[in-house]
Amino acid sequence: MADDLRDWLVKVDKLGDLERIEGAKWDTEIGCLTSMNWRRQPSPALLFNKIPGYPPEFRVVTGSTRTPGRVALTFNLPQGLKGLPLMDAVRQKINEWESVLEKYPPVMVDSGPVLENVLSGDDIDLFKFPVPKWHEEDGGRFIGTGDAVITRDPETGVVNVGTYRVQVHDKKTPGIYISPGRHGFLHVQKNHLEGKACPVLVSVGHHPLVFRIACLEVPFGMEYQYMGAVRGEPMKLLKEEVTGLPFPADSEIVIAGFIPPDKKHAEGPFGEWHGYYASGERPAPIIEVQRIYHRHNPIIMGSPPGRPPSDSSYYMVLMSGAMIHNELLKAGIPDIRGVGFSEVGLQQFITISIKQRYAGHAKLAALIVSQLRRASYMNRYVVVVDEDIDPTDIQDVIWAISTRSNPETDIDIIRRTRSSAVDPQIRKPATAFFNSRAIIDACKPYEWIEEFPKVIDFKSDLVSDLRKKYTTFAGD
Ligand SMILES: Cc1cc2nc3c(=O)[nH]c(=O)nc-3n(C[C@H](O)[C@H](O)[C@H](O)COP(=O)(O)O)c2cc1C
Ligand SMILES: [Mn+2]
Repeated sequence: MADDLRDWLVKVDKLGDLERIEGAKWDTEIGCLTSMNWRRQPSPALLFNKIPGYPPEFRVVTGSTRTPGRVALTFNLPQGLKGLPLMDAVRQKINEWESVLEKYPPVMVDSGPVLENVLSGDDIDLFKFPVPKWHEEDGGRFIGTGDAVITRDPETGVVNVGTYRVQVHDKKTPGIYISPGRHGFLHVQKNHLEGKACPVLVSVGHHPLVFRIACLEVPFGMEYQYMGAVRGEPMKLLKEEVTGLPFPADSEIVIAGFIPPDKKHAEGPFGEWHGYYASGERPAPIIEVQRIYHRHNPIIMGSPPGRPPSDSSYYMVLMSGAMIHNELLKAGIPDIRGVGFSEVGLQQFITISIKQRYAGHAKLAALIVSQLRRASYMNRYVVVVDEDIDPTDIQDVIWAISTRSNPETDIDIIRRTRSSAVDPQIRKPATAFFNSRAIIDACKPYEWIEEFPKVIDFKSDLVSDLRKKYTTFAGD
């Protein structure tokens, strides 16, 4: 195939952005090095090989899309931009992709490298692969972190692809954790309500684009089209023999089976994206595996969560911020300058910058954002700032909150909103997962905006003249 994970690794290697690591153990060493790497400068993609106890070329890759350069390579984005200009360029790209989704339905093919090895019956053994235990306190080894879980709606036939974590309980039994409200959750639920097992595929190694679209809240069931639109070429899929579900022909490893309605297994604890082992150990669905398909010398796409900034934080900030901005425009909210998350607050702390046009404009934007699907999952704070504040610059945002909001009048609390079993602030066991959220209006007061004290600033002419005159101040 034109562009698979292996081709991608060659490109990353050519950029000098790939580090091979030999001999790291699956038991926490791969996970610890992965996490140490997130805070290194530069922070290459890591390709682990010669993992003790495994064939030397059974590999694990991590950090695939941790950096601006590798995200740009994967999504064909302009290089070298940052902050709001980058967000605007990404929004433009998203609009282009979303306008051509219908042109990229996936095509079905008959063969692909993933069929090089087909395991069934007694040969099914998930520990055949170097599945990492990622964090010290994890309840086991997780094969699915940067994965793509494929399910089908039993009524409409729509196929969805989502990233949901997959633990290996024993060599034949993986467990899966899907949050309520996810598309995959709805598919499992529909089957189970009819008393049927839910057919499922889990691809655990593939081009990073497959993973990065699976983990994004794209329109329901449009993931394969989305991947096609980004690549400018339809996805090539194989029809899986037992479940009938379609999967990428150049995947590295695919697990096929059924999620039964009546069986669960203790799942977790697992180090999660907010930086805690919050969901503890609970019963969660399992997969009864019928087949495993894999390429020779397969590569696991690892993307463990961790205390942010982590494997996914740069990518999520970029894509979710851009998508939320686009959704606000579609909702008819004018004069949005930008939407920003920080790599540590993620969707829990979102800032929107607007040019206030009418009384209530700021609150309207904030309330909508707090309930959008991609933000509603565990958001806690939505901050609205004026157009002179860069929402992607957390220093700017804190300055605006500190100087333009008055806690008594500018903070609203919304109660009993959507949370999750992974919320560190909910004491377990719990029967339902709610949180609350705060809207912080850190805009200048609309009714006396013109009188608000002037910000200290220097005219841009003066600044540029001085840059020319004193070249050590040239700046960027
Ligand atoms: C690395 C990573 C791991 C994730 N793990 C899970 C998970 O275990 N369970 C879950 O429900 N969502 C998880 N998510 C979030 C979903 O993948 C995301 O909400 C996606 O949009 C789900 O697809 P869907 O919108 O088709 O349901 C994860 C996201 C990332 C980036
Ligand atoms: Mn979906």
